[in-house]
Amino acid sequence: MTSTDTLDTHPLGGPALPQERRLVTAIPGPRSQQLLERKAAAVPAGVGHTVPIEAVAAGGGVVVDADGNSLIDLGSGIAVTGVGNAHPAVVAAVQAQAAQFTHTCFMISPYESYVAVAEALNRVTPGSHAKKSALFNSGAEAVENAVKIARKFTKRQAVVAFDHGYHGRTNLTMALTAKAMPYKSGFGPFASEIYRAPLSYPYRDGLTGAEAAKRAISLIEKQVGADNLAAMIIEPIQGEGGFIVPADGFLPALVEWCRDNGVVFIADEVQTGFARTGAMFASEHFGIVPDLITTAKGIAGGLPLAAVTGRAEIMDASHTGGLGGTYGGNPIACAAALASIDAFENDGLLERARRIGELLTDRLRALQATDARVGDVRGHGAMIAAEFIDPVTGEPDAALTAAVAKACIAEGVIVLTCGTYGNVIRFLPPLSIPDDLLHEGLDVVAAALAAQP
Ligand code: PLZ
Repeated sequence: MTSTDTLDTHPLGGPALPQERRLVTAIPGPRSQQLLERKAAAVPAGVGHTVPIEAVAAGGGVVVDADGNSLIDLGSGIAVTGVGNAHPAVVAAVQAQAAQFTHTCFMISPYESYVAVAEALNRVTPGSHAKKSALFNSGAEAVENAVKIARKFTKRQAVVAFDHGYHGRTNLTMALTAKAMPYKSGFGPFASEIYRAPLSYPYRDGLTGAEAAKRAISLIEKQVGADNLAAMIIEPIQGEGGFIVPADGFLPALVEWCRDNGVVFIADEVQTGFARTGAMFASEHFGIVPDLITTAKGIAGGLPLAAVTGRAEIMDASHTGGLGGTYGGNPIACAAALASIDAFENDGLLERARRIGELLTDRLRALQATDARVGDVRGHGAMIAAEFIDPVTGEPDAALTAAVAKACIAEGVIVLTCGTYGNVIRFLPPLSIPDDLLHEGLDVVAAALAAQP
């Protein structure tokens, strides 16, 4: 890359990188290999990596590595760079704010951008009721605070989470997360007063939304008791758990039961939020209005920021000084969030996410029609997944899934897996990716699958 290239910006975000898949070495190439050796020596093994490269630039729909390879990005750094990597407006906002001031601590000397982000979140989240927002650094921290707020408001302690749920890696959020490996194993003891209810997983349970809700509610009433329950937390579409879209009616029935029983309903939209699913928030697909909503990832174009937004009376339950943190709502992250939210609202990104969803779904359904190992194709917008199975037994096929994902990465296409059974490939491209790269990426996935015995 020449120095002038780095000054230009691509209209879809990022430096002016050719929007192409380009392999000039094997993956990893020699320079990437060197970094991975340093990583192995300097960084603990617990911090893994999916794509064995040294990333040096990203934008539009590609990630470029130190060896000059250009990989198609179908992961967005786990659903973060929705507006595109290094989106020009985000870069400008970050540079301007960094030159002005980098930190005062909002709890010490407040500044405008934090308040403006809170106002924007109160406006764009579902429901027209009075809302307030508090800002944090990570999705897990937002979830922790949503639980704190719900407990303080209800003066109750129990929290219900769901099968296949993912909420983070801190102590409380590990307890809320369902899957032991790799998230929890050996890291206990976990926080108390956390209970787990069965989800609606239409492909595997065959239940209607009403039946699945009845099953969950009956278990909660018997094993926890509504009077003890502060909050119910659920991802409207499970992310790490396998992009599970619940059956129609499941979420509305849970929300109604929470209303009737004074339980705070928390939608964890850390992965689904900010245009990802073709709606600003996935709750909209199901017609629900959560009491509290947790956000992070897509909110700030790659800068670390997270939020809890919710009913003003619930958000105000905490005593002054009860909520906060040194960096929560950092001014550079807030500047990036304001630029990102503007892009989501004004750059046609909701429409773009829907179009990406149609393209991905069409391509994956065509694959499913010719290969019985593709058991299910599901999702909304730019959050689509394929679940791989043994066609004879219907059992999850994690080995096939891992082999396909590995082959895609070797061919220069970044895909991520997920799912309780490790048998789901998820597609989460940046909304700035051009259609031809999506098609090429899907061609590589189809060839990788065909090559597996
Ligand atoms: N809630 C719904 O998806 C983060 C996890 C990646 P943090 N998901 C990616 C990994 O393996 O660590 C996530 C989420 C939902 C909460 C979180 C946690 O967000 O910003 O990673 O803390």
